[in-house]
Amino acid sequence: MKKISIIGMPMDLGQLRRGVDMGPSAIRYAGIENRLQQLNHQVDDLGDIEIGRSTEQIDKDTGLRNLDLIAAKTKILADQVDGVVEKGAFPLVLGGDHSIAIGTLAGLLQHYHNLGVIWYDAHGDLNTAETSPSGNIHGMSLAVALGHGHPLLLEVGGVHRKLKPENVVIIGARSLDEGERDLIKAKGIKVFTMHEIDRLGMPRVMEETISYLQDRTDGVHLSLDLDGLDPSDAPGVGTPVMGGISYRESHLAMEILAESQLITSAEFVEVNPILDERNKTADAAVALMGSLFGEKLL
Ligand code: HAR
Ligand code: MN
Ligand code: MN
Ligand code: MN
Repeated sequence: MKKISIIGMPMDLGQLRRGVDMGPSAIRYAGIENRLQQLNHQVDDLGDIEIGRSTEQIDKDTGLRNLDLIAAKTKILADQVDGVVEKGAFPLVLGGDHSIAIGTLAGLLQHYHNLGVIWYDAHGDLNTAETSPSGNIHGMSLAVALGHGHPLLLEVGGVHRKLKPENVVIIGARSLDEGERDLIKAKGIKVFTMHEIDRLGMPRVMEETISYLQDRTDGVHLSLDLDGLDPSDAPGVGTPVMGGISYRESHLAMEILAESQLITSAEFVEVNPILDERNKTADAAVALMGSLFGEKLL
């Protein structure tokens, strides 16, 4: 039995497709609370962090979109995640676009000295203002956690401890910008691209991920971007990329993670119900969460 605290983060400011702010509602509608209760977990839904409305603001020095608001709102998320960890519960954050990870990770980094991160995503989210082709902050959140990015984002949560590059594993990458590739090489970040997933198969990818992280970390966060999955299985995302991880492979990945008992926090991001087909992507997210929290058929 785990104590799980759900935090909704309905923020869509990190990119241009509206609708991802409805992700937490779609995931709740797909039955997350009941699903976790069926597994005998104690679930506490803390509701949504209030984001409010605003017109887009572009930072004139850097081209970053909605910088001030994203910094302010992710700080609130960081504090909430901090509070959940403090009381010994498992933070389960529902996005929102992937810029929310700036807050989640800032909160976690207050507690874990050697936080591990599994970044399950088609993208690296390793851009900075200098390398970003878009100015969209959802493509920068992992870089920020590693200590690269705008000072306003680096200061979120007031944390000075940053994620260590050797504690990160990216799974599912198939769209990386040039600056992101450079950062991966410079920092030696472990990446299982689609090529490795095809070659090795998901069981071996997960086994290698687990053995790589388990000795060097004191907690492991799963940051799962639904666009890591193939768009045929998860069509409701803002930046779909062909040739992704299947629903079945993802299920298996979550089951192997559940067996490992390695994961201490998680977030599921980029579910956009407006772009979805009958809540298919939110349903997939909830099914994956079920597996992550121990669901088995027999
Ligand atoms: N790499 C591109 C950019 O920085 C696209 C990023 C898309 N990101 C996400 N998150 N959906 O993974 O703009
Ligand atoms: Mn604390
Ligand atoms: Mn992402
Ligand atoms: Mn992505």
